[in-house]
Amino acid sequence: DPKLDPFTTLLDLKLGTFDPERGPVQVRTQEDLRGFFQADPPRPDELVYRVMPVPVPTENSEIQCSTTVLEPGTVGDEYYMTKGHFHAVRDRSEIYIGLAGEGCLVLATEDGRHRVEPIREGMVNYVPGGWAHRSVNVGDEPLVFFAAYVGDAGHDYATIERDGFPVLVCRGDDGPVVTDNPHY
Ligand code: M6P
Ligand code: ZN
Repeated sequence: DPKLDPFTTLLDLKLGTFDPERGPVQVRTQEDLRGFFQADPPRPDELVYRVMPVPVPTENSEIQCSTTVLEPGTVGDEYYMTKGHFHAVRDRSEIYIGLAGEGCLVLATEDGRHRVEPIREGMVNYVPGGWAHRSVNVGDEPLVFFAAYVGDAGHDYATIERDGFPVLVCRGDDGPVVTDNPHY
């Protein structure tokens, strides 16, 4: 017998909010990202991003989804970004759909390969299993995107907190600059 009943929620394609909300909004401040940015947070209480979840059982048979609203800003030279994670179950994949703003999706494998893909309204990014992923807001407006991923994927933040990503995305004089991470 099916475990779940069908449901429907309305996604605001500009704001990334769900009506009705399906689960508790997760808020991440500069303080929550201490150790992920190179510099210490100058304004610890400042909002960096919110994740609006559509919770379902964390099982391989389900599909989790959420929207992320990443504010514009910087800590040191680094643009506001998500913590980034590998999936705890490494081979689980994910799809992003850009809704608003201008962003970069930084991806990395455990053996140190990396890619930087654009996130924009209407763009669909495929995150294959085995690739850690972090989104970065390189624009002046909130970056909004929708994400869907295998239900039992889980989040491994510890590996990123320890090693970081191979590259940093920083504010340059003529826009975003991708540089090698000296601490990777
Ligand atoms: C996307 C998805 C979520 C993730 C969120 C914020 O919505 O990938 O699974 O939680 O971005 O990213 P992070 O968990 O790395 O802070
Ligand atoms: Zn993920």
